[in-house]
Amino acid sequence: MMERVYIGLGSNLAEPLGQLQAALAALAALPQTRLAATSSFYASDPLGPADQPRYVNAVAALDTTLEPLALLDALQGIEQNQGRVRKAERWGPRTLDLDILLFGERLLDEPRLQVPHYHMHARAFVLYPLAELAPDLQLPDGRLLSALLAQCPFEGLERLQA
Ligand code: PH2
Ligand code: MG
Ligand code: MG
Repeated sequence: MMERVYIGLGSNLAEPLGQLQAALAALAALPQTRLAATSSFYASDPLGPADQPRYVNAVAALDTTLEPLALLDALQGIEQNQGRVRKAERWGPRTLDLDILLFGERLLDEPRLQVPHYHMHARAFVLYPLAELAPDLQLPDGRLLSALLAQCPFEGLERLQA
């Protein structure tokens, strides 16, 4: 079955814009998967430790017949190819972060994968790019993206020229 998946992209090391562009090319090349749409890129203030560079964030829409854990494996492979080093520090800097935000209508609570992504509901750098792709989106728990946006100021965000 083909399902619509939204991926959050983030980078704040080693030329973040180039990291996101390379990641989008890698997403487009995934098996059983079509890259359906890409949001604008946004510069964003770091959430978490403040002594790290600003991030570049975006959201991509995929249509895929991969199962969630197969997609997660593929995304972690892309992160690793692009120099991701997993560190103990929570929310620390990274060359590339690819998060599964939504996977069709699924609610997943597995050790490796929680969907919807646990903090997406309150993160401007996720909600605003997502709204470019799917302004009328309803989350599997019934919440409307438009309602989440109304609670989430466009703060610390800067939409970059395409
Ligand atoms: N990702 C984090 C931690 N903090 N801050 C911004 N602005 N953007 C991110 O993508 C981000 C973050 C961990 O995944
Ligand atoms: Mg993340
Ligand atoms: Mg992640």
